[in-house]
Amino acid sequence: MKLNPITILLIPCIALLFTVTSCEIINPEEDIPAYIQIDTVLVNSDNLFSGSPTHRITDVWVSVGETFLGAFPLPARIPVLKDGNNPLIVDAGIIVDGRTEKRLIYPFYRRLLSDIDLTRGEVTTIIPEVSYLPSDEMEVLLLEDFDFGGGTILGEDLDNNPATVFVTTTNSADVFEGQASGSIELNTVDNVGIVGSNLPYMALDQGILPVFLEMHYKSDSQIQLGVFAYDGDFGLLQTNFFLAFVPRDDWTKVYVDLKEPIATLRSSLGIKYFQLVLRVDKTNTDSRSVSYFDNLKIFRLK
Ligand SMILES: [Ca+2]
Ligand SMILES: [Ca+2]
Repeated sequence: MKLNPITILLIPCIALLFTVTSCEIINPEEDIPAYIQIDTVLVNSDNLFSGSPTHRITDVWVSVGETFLGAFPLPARIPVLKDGNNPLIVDAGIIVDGRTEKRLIYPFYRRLLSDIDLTRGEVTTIIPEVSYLPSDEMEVLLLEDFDFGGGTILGEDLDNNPATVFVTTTNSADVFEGQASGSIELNTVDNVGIVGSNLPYMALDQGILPVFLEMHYKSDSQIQLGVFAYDGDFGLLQTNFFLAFVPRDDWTKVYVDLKEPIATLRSSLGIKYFQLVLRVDKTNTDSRSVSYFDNLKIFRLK
């Protein structure tokens, strides 16, 4: 094998990494770790306030005692050099914007504060439960599960084509949860659908507080997310399409950071409100394309 310069550089680094890791974690040899096994996390949600508890928690960020152990992808077996009863902190981690390299503690799940009994050489399995923050800590700007009938929160047709609108579907094969989901159907002629959240839109916060969108979707075409800026009379000032999702055959949950896209809109003079906008372009090769949505939520920290 011919080693290129990068490979040659990497080998000592990797060797060093293993040495350091083994020194810190399993030396001296009598220092046998206890293990915490976490396969999944549960979410508690007051359905009327924060909607469905269905989540896509991908990581746990764990501290035992005073020691932050790290962020671990699930399922995780976490070595801990401790014995007996210890304080335990578990934060729920997510993938941001569907990009696996962007991982974060989700600010709208309250961390689990508990304690744990550990025995060296043994595995202790736990299923942490986290809750959505209560109403005095977060604001719900949008919540749509399509289950109560009477139209949809994404009711504004922004593309001037009445053939492409957001509708509620109750066909059980296309419903993610509850009685209904939302959908946009396109064909080769009507091949673009742009819909926005309803008036009176969402008020901008004074500072720049964390704000996230949660959404389940499945689609055979590309979906783009946008935020539009409006003045105090709901006059359109600026548009910002900031993220695209690839088609998905299976229902997929995404957590989308809206703080930066909204901050970008602040350059528009007189912005008072913002609107969530979904755009679907028919990118499949069939004669029709349908995109489905459920459990749309926008939360902002108080
Ligand atoms: Ca639903
Ligand atoms: Ca339309």
